[in-house]
Amino acid sequence: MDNSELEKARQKVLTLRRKIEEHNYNYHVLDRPLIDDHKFDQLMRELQELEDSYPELQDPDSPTRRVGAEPLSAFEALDHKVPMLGLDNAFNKEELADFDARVRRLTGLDMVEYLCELKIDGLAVSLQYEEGVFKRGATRGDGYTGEDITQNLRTVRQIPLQLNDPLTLEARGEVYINRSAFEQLNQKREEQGLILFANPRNAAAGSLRQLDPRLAAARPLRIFIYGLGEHYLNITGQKELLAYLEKLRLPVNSNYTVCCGPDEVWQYCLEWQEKRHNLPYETDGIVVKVNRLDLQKSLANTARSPRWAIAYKYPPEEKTTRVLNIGVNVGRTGVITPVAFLEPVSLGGTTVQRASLHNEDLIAEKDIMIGDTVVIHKAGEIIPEVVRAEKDKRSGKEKKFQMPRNCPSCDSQTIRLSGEAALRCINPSCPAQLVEKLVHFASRRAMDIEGLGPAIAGMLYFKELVSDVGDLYFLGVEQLTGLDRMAEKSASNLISAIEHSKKNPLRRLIFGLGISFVGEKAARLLAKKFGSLDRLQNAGKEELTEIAEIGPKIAEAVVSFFDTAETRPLLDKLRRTGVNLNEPEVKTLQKGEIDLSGKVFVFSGSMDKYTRDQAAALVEERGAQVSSSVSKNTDYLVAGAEPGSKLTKARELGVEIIDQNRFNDLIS
Ligand code: 0OX
Repeated sequence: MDNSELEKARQKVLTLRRKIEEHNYNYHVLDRPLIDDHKFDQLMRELQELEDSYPELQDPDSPTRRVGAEPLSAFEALDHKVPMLGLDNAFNKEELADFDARVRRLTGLDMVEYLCELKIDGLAVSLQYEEGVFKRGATRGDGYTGEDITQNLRTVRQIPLQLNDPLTLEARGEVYINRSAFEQLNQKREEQGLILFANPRNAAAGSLRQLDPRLAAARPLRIFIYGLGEHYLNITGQKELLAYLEKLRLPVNSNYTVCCGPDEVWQYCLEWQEKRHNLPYETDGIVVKVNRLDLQKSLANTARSPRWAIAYKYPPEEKTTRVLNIGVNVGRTGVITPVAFLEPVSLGGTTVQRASLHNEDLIAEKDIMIGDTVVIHKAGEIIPEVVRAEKDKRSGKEKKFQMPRNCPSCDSQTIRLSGEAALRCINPSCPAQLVEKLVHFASRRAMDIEGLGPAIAGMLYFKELVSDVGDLYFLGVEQLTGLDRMAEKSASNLISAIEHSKKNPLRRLIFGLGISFVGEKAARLLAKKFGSLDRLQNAGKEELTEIAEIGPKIAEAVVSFFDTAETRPLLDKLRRTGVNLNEPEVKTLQKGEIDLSGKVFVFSGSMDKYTRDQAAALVEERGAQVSSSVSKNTDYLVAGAEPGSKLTKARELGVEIIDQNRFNDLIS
């Protein structure tokens, strides 16, 4: 090849990379794009084509490499040269004043200047730049060693791959995800029947620790940089530091201020208490830092946190809103649950528009009326609940809510069984119940059919493709393709998930059938005692109650389920399509064998010795359960080769992760 041709291409490539970085900065950091997406794509394509034609010009730091790197096999450890410490917390004005008093005592000063920043509710990361080039990035980990998540951080478009000054430094900041992006992400996950992220911070954390950077790239991660680890800069204050970071084109949050003394700090905290809800991202407090860096240095750190900084944390959120209406939801067992439709309010990172009121007794107890002003909060971070009605705000126009006499889905009469708080629709062909039954049957702990969430279940039912769970096994790809939001790939994924579910042990099927009062535990006991669906079907009440934990109520529900006219054709369908109707026998433990009963295993990645099904059978015959996704109930994640996102989730939830050797030990 002609040398001058290569040289010309090199110059062009360098110009394009600079241009693209510039546009990335304008778009992702300043939120001020100078060109439209199409033009940007053209520049990227031009660069990609040149890099394809001249492989010698390829560079791992090129903007073309932000997406699509190969999946990481596991995260390596990365040591922090300067420890990444956490922050001490203050929960009120007094604790902030105590912090100030200690700083004054230790520095001998009468008045200390503090730099107050918003506390972004994300995930702390460190970014190492060498001579201006982004080389490595890590999570905080234990503060001394983090996980090398360079590949994923490279997909965060606000992170410049190249600084506009060839400096060697370690920038520190918080990766987060905007509220709206979080809501969209969860909406998509709900449609796909996946577990929802509890809040934007979890979504960001889960995304950053994806093993496949292509998945991380698809998540709208953002970052704010607030400090430096190791560096050789001559800077005197935190305020100058932030201005300098901004000059380097690192994304810095512009909401910060210098406060003289604790009263001004407290004013700043109050100023943001409400204002913070208007930001597109979540903040959970104000970080107060001694402004002078020489004082920071002399104050130094305790083992856990710096003495020169503290986080004021806002109290947990409660919001006031109005009950616009109260409606009801029909569950899979026909239970009719009242739901409050609320004037939308943002609470804990999501817009809340409804809250379950559980049952009519609870409505009476809390005296909640349509039109009431109510205080809501989030139970367990995710489920909105009405705390109380503000009765002094009533105008007299509020209306009492009456539970419906007829089911809103099928119009049959509703009844309240004696001793129960719930009102029920007892029509077995009620459409709302049937859709909910499909969703329950497909849920993770039942038959675990990924992709069959409420939206798809509703569509299958109302398009008359499925009228009970047995019909699922007669579906074909061609019937699903073309349905709303069903591309061929999703259709064939759903069909394989359905097919795969045929192999589940009987206990999952029993639980999935949604027999009243039969939860996971009862299902397991029934499967173990009777071993096959045929034997369970023929069991009488006495035989059922021979199981210690099965009382007359469950026994009655089981007998009545098998006596119901709709059950027989349903079981016939399951039999005809080859759904497993037997429980694998639990082996009697031999000496030295480990009892795995009740343990929940998740497998991820390929194993050398077994297929996934063989491994599942091995733990099931020792009494354990297998699940396709990681949750807080998982006991072991077995990580084979290329374990994928389940490993990340397991780490996040603190689930025990075992490798193939440890797995072999467990089952040998
Ligand atoms: C944030 C945030 C977190 C100072 C010493 C340890 C951490 N979440 O927004 N941390 C810090 O700073 C330090 N600043 C912040 N703004």
